[in-house]
Amino acid sequence: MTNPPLDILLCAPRGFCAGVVRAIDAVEKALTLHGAPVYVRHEIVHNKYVVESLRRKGAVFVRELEEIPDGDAPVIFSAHGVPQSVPEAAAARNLFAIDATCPLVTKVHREAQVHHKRGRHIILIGHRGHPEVIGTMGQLPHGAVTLVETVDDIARLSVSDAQSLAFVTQTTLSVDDTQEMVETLKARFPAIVGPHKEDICYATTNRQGAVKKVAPLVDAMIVVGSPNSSNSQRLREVAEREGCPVVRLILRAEDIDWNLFGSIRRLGITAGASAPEILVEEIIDAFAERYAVSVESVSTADESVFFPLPRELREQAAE
Ligand code: 0CN
Ligand code: SF4
Repeated sequence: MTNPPLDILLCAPRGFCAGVVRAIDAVEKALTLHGAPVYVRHEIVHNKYVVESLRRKGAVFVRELEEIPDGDAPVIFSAHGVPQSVPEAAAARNLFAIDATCPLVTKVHREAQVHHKRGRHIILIGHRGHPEVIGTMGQLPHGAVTLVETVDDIARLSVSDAQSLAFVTQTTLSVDDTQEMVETLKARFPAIVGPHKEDICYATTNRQGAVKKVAPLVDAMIVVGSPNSSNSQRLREVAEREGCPVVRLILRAEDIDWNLFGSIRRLGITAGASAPEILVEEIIDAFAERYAVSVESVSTADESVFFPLPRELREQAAE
């Protein structure tokens, strides 16, 4: 029996962004320069495969600095950023800290700090409990930032001075939802200041754009990524909202529920910013065992962003 035909449409861009490449490279460089163990606070990026492969090379992942013994081993802060209390605690203990916060997250931290200095109360659009939100709120004293997650939250906001307000956003949000929230904020508080559009990063924007193009063309869509990855979850949402009948966010090929993909003719695949390309290839190979696949890339944007390693590592590498 011959395998049925299947057209695979690969979203481009997909997968690793410049901030993720930099954060993973930072852990690898620290291992080369210092040897194991290298401590990493939080998953360096939200992907189990990445975390496990770094663990095998000698990285030790911890939730908090308290888990790290005193000594010379470096500690790396994840791409999502940390509250200011974290580098402060590391300095107090003389730990060698390497900050792998994505420069585009750090940019949002700086914006918030500037608004605060100018006397503005800050509205942060983001998801409660996400490490990036905890990190951004933790740049400023308690009470300086109010988190809003929905349009309803904005309707319920009570502010002391509507004339001195600013907004910033998480970098990995839904472009469409955030636009609606920014419009709602501006309608309620016409004097509010903020970025030109929002603070969603180029990688998040471009990956959602590619899914918008592909999702209406396919019978099913796979998003490669972790459930705790905000930008990956947003890709799943975009595909669902485009009306794609079957959309699944999966970590890797072994998670494919083959019952869902029985009679499809066209499949879209994308990957979150923290999902390695090898897992996309693994999934294509799994489909190629059951279907006569043809693979086509659908590109909606070119990316050439590159971030150099964190300063602490560049300085050491130069020595
Ligand atoms: O999946 P990630 O590790 O993080 P979120 O999408 O959950 O923020 O991807 C890297 C993004 C950053 C910062
Ligand atoms: Fe930076 Fe965006 Fe990548 Fe997050 S998703 S690490 S903000 S480039």
